[in-house]
Amino acid sequence: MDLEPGVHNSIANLPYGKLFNPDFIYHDQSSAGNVFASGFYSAGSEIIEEVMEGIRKQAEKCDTMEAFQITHSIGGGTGSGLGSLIMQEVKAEYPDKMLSSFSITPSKSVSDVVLEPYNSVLAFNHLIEECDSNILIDNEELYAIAHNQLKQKNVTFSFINKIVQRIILDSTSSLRFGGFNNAGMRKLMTNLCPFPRLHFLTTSLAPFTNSVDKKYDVVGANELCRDLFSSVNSRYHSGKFMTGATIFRGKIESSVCENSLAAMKQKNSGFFVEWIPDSLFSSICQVPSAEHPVSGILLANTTSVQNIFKRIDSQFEPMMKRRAFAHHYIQQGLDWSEMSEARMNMLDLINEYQQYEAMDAGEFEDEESDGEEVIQKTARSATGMSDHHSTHASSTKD
Ligand SMILES: Nc1nc2c(ncn2[C@@H]2O[C@H](COP(=O)(O)OP(=O)(O)OP(=O)(O)O)[C@@H](O)[C@H]2O)c(=O)[nH]1
Ligand SMILES: [Mg+2]
Repeated sequence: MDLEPGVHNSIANLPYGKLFNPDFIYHDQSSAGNVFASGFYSAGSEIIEEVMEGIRKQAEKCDTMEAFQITHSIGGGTGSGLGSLIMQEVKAEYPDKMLSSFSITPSKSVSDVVLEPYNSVLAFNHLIEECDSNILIDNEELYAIAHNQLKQKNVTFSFINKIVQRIILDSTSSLRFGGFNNAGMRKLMTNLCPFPRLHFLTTSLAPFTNSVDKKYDVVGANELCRDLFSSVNSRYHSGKFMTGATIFRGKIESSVCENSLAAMKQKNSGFFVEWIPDSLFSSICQVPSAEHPVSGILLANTTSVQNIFKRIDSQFEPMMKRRAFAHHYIQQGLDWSEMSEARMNMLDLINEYQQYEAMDAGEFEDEESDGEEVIQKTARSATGMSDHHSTHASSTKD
C-alpha cells in the first residue's frame, strides 16, 4: 500500500511484478509529502478503511494465523504515518496476534530529507507501544557496510536493498519453510524479548563477503557462528547482548551449531548480560538460500540498539527546540504535544537500555523489591553516543 501510484506502477512493470495480486494493492493519488501527520491523520485516514478491508480478507484466508509482519521505512511520510496507523488498527482489531515489522531507519548518508528525524520519532512511538517486535534495518549501517566493507564507491538503493532482501528472506526462512527447532513467531519473540518494550532487534548475516565466487564462502557452522558474532569483538563493544536467535540455512548439524554457539558465548562472555544465562536460541531451516549452500542470520536484542535512537534524537532535538517545520505537521492534524510525548517515550527507552546494560547478576540477586526499583538503584551512566559505525544494525563479517 502507498499513498501514491508511482511506486506500484514501477513494481508492476518489473519481471516479477505479476507476483503481486492486484486486488491487494492499494494506493491513493498523492504522497504524504514526507510528513508523518499526512500518512497518519489526513491522507491516511482516507485510505485506511479500504486497506483494513484488504487485511481482513487476507486474514480470513488463514487457518491458524499467528502474526502480522509489516515492512516499511520510517523516514518518509507514508511508511511512518500510514504504517503506524495500520499497526494501530491491526493491534486494535487483532489484539491476540503478534505484530512485528521490518523497519528501515533513516541515514543522512543515504537521503537528506530534513523531516526524517520527526517522522522517525513519531513512528518509534507507535513501534514501542503497538508492536511485539521490530527488526530494525538501519540505512546508516547499510551505507557504512557498502562503502567501507564492500568498497562501493557509489552506494545505491539497489545495492543496499540486496542486503535488505537477504535480511528479510533469511529471518523469515524458518517461518516459511519450517525446520529443526523451528521457531514460530511467538516462540522466537518470547525467547528474544525479555521486556515488552525492549523488542528492537538488529541482525548480522553470514557469510558476508563481496566475492562473486561463492566457492570461497565459509561452509560450516563454526565459521558461520564466528562470522555472525565477529561483531561481538569490535563493532558492538558499546553494548551488551541480552538475547539472540540464530537461524541457519542449508545442511547443518544442529549439535554442531549448539556447540559452536556455546563456545563462542563462553569466549565472549563479557559481551552478554549475565542475568540471562540461556540467552542464545538457534534453529535450522534445511532449505538453503538461493545464493549460499549454507548461511546464517543472527537476530540480536542488544543494548547497543540505543545508538540508533540516540543518533535520530541528536538530529531531532535541535529542530524540535525551535519548532522548525511544525506547521507542516499541525496543518495535517497533529497536535504538537504529540511530538514531545513521542520523544519522551524514545528517551525513556534509551534510558531503559542503559539501565539494563548496567545491571549485573549480583545486583539482581540482592534486590527483592520490584523491578522498577531495581532499575532505579542500579542505574549508572551508560556508554555515551558512539560513532555511527558501532550501531548494530545489519551486518557483517570482520
Ligand atoms: N534501504 C532503503 N531505504 C529506502 C529506499 N527507498 C527509500 N528509503 C528510505 O526511506 C525513507 C523515505 O521513505 P520512502 O519510503 O521513500 O517514503 P514514503 O514512506 O513513501 O513517504 P512519502 O514519500 O513521504 O509519502 C528515507 O529514509 C529513505 O532513505 C530503498 O529502496 N531502500
Ligand atoms: Mg513514497
